[in-house]
Amino acid sequence: MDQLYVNVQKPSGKPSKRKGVVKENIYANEEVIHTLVPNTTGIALPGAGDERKHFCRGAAVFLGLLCLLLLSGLVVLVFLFTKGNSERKMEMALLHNSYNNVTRERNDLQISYNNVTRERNDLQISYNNLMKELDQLQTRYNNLAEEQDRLQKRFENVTKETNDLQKKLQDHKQWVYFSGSLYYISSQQKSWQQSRDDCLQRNADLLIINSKEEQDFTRRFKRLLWIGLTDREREGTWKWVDGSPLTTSYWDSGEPNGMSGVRDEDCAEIKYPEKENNWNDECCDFQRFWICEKTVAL
Ligand code: 2F8
Ligand code: CA
Repeated sequence: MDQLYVNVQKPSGKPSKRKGVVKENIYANEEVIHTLVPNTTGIALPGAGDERKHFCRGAAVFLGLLCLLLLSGLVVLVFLFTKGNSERKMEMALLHNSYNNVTRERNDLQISYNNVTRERNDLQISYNNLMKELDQLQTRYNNLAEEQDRLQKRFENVTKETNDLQKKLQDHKQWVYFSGSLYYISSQQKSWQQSRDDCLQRNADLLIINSKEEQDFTRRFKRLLWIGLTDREREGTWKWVDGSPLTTSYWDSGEPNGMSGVRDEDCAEIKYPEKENNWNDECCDFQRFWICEKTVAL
């Protein structure tokens, strides 16, 4: 602004008072000015000074605004860059952490998978071993079952043999040896025929008395006993069970009487053990003990 006053006396005093003076001075120096600054470009045409000032001022404002805008944009860009960089770093850190976590979990899962696989293999081996053992036990069980059946049959056979031997032993205890023969005294009572059948089953027969010693021997049992003497085939004709005729007899007095007219008495018994002669003829259906005899082969 000062240049406007080159070679022009600077106004003094208050502007309000020098207004007319300034206007006068400007026009007074007009020629001088034109002389000092030739009008060669057209910019300094008369009246273009204000426009130029306005233009410069606008350009300055524009440039200022532009600079301000650029500066703001730069600040925003720096801010955004800084912020983005920070977020990126944060995201990277989070991703890195996530990656580490996932990696760790993957490793843990791998270890778990390996452990489970190993356990599965161990279980498979155990299962196979158990199946083998099961087969062996099944075979063993089958063998034992067969052995059990065999032993059960053997046990039954042995039991039967034992019972038979027990019975034979018991029977044997009931046999008494005397003078070349074995004598069996029954412990129950039966008819004459049933008694004889029992003797026959024991490979013996009802007693045949061949001597006085044998007759006296029978008295020691002190029981009523059927003996092997009968006249069933022919009344009054007494025969021993081996078919031999009665030669020496030991009838009680009055016997055999046949209870004539009352009942048939066709079978002989030892009735009075206390007597030497102790036979009686009796009804064959009566229940009596009996005595069997079998000779001993020497
Ligand atoms: O039970 C028949 C039986 O009866 C009598 O004896 C108790 C007879 N004795 C006499 O008559 C002496 C038996 O001869 C007869 O057999
Ligand atoms: Ca009689």
